[in-house]
Amino acid sequence: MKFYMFNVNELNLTKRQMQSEEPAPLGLGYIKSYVEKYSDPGSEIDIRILRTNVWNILQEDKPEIIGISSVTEHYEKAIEVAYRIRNSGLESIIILGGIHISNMPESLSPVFDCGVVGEGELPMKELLETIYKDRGLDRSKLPNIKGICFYDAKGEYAYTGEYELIRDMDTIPYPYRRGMGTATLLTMFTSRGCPFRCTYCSSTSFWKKIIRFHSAEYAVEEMKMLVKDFGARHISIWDDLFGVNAKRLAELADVVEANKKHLKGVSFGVTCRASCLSEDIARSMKRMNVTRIALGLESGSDKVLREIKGRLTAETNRQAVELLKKHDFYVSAGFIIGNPGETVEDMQKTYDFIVQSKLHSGGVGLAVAFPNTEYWNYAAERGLVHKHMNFNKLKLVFDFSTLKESEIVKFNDQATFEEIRQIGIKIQSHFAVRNTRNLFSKKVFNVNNVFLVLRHPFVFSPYIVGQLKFFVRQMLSQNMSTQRIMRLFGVRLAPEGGDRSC
Ligand code: B12
Ligand code: SF4
Repeated sequence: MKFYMFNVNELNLTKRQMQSEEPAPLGLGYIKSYVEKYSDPGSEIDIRILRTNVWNILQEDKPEIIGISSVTEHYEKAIEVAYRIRNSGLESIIILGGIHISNMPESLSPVFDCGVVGEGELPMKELLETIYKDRGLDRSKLPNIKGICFYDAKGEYAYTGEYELIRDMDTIPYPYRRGMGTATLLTMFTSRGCPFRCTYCSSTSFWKKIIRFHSAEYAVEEMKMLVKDFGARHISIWDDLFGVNAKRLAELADVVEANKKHLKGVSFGVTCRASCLSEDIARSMKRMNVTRIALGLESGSDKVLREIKGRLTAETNRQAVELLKKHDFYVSAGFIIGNPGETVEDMQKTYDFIVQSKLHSGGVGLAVAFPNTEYWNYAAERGLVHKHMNFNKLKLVFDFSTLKESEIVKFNDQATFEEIRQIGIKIQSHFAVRNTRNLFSKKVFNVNNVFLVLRHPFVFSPYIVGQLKFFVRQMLSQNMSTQRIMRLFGVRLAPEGGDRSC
């Protein structure tokens, strides 16, 4: 029996994209490792994760089961691909998984045989065992499997309710990564979930608003494996919230230090929340050689921060950046504009905050009403989103300069689309300069990094070229004078009185 899975966004990646731009889909890697290890027929099922030439492989190999993973903004595409599979004559069972269907099972299209809701390992194991035993999909058995949604024989929608979360996180085998592109930049998780409830976040609702940790030993063994088997030099730890528990972080740092000889020269990138940072946490991260920290600062307006992040203020954000800079981390941050109730003045405060901040780099996005978030409820109450909507419109926006109102769902009623877009462009232009300038800062432009880039040009060049291209485009679109551009990079062409700021 064959069970092939793919992320709908990855139908035909080039070798270069796999090596440099698109990190391995660890969610699918976890499913494969878990099912192979724990399910009875695991060793007899040929489980593969496809990232390239997907369509042709499916047509040639005709797997009995096809698993598709999709986030919300690609859900329309997932439906389209599933119909294409059906219409091509393949008789495969098609299973949908991932964050979209988990946060909105009732949006399941009848083209799928079923959707796996939430953490996928346990329900997928059970589903696979049932399919294997019955040599096919017996729909009458589906109501007995928790954590799935489907249409029954009468065409009625059914959801069997939440599957329990895996209690002992260390029982989860390391995700399968082989053949999925091995670059020097590798990724891993040391926990799942986050205890906070930011109103825009679809990750915390997916993981049930709790955080579960792997033990320090488990995490460090995985780090060592990434170094030994994949040649990792920098590891991005993609936990929703890394620096949250000072005691646990100190333990992790102790085990990393104890394994120094295996992790020599390896650095880490992590995500933190401003309100959780402390001297202790910063010191532990330093000890384990975290070099890059990303913060979700979101806004410079206390009013907006109170609404979307609870008790956080712009001052907490400022202090967090200061603390991390003091400890010599490379600090980046994400911001959101177009939040519910946010006025132009609030967005201006975000811009001012960014300009005055000491961040190395950052980015800004438009507020999105992802399913199962408070933003979704807010937009739904206004009739702007619903389960049969065009989910393409719930996309993350990275480029405000070309954005059209018809492409998104705007649920802020305090500012016009054009006002939001203009502030977006202003913040992006600012970051284009700052991010590009920092490419040449001592922190980034040092001998080690130059060697790293030369050894792996395909890994880094898309990022560098991307930043430079964005920078040039922003400069041209703003008609900036050479003098101003030089000033932004710290070069003074003539004595002047004004601030040298970007
Ligand atoms: C790492 C990451 C990325 C990475 C890598 C993605 C990759 N190759 O896997 C990068 C930076 C490339 C990325 C890109 C994007 N991301 Co992203 N990403 C994440 C992040 C931080 C972790 C994802 C992850 O690996 N989780 C850990 C694993 C264990 O969970 P999982 O992937 O959900 O898989 C489990 C279940 O969902 C299920 N499952 C998943 N797929 C399938 C398939 C089958 C068949 C089955 C049975 C089960 C199953 O089983 C898995 C094991 O339990 C999440 C936030 C989060 N914590 O989830 C955001 C997140 C998923 N990303 C998000 C978005 C929007 C994007 C982009 C669309 C951004 C953009 N516009 O470019 C793209 C889309 C890429 C894509 N996958 O299609 C949003 C999705 C929001 C939503 N509701 O749709 C999230 C939730 C971030 C957020 N809070 O907004 N992302
Ligand atoms: S702290 Fe981060 S992961 Fe946690 S709820 Fe807020 S945005 Fe989501």
